[in-house]
Amino acid sequence: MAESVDRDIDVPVPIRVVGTEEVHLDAEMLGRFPVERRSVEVVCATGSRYTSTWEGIGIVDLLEAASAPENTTHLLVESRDGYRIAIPLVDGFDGLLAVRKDGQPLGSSNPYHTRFVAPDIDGARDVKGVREITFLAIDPTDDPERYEQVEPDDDRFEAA
Ligand SMILES: Nc1nc2c(c(=O)[nH]1)N[C@H]1C(S)=C(S)[C@@H](COP(=O)(O)O)O[C@H]1N2
Ligand SMILES: [Mo]
Repeated sequence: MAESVDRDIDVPVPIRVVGTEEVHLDAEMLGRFPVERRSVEVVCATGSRYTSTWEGIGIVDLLEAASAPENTTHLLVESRDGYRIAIPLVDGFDGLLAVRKDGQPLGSSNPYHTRFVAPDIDGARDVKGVREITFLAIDPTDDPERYEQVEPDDDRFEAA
């Protein structure tokens, strides 16, 4: 039986994707990308973990859409809650800007509609409520953590 993929994407606030060009992803724009599906485990430092099936737009497609600089080393993923994480491009390649988890729109049971997920990264780096993705070339002498914001400066999308 043919598998039906739900094309309906609910994103109330457009997401900025910044490379050498800037793309604003609203629901209509997101709908033009192929939807990819991936199983990714979220592993918290506290020891709790779970695996879900995530659906969304592949990071490679976003990289192309925003014409990311050729020397890109990291993606800076920033959330509406102020959280910001620098992901090495090698990890980001397998990542998704997810809009659904286990077949359900993220917004149907969370205060956020999108989430960056990728295999083999700490759960703390699976950023909820993505506001902006920037493709950055960070100099090897520079510290990527300098670009991050993991301390709360707003209400956090963290259950506990
Ligand atoms: N925007 C945002 N994303 C976030 C966090 C957060 O506080 N804000 N917490 C992170 C941490 S520490 C973990 S372990 C996971 C928890 O994801 P879960 O609620 O799906 O278990 O989300 C991550 N993503
Ligand atoms: Mo965590």
